[in-house]
Amino acid sequence: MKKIIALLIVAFVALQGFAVLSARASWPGEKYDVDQNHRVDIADVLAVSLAFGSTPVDLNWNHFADINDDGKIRVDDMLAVALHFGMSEVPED
Ligand SMILES: [Ca+2]
Ligand SMILES: [Ca+2]
Repeated sequence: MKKIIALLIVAFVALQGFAVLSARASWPGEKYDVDQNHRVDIADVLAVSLAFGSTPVDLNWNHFADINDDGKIRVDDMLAVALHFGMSEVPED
């Protein structure tokens, strides 16, 4: 009986560890988190704004702001960030 309980505890701890690692690997809003601070907020909208109209040859290019990976920072990238505004990797208290 003690072996079964010990085995269940080991399995539970292993699953918890896997869940934590999975959560850290990525989160649903990661693509829209332009400044990579684990939240989609006004700073990300600002980052897209600063890169707006740019392509990879421009000084203000920010590849994180190219949400749809088409090589241009346009209104569709801004809209994608705006539509995911408020997402956070860690739930708010
Ligand atoms: Ca962010
Ligand atoms: Ca784009």
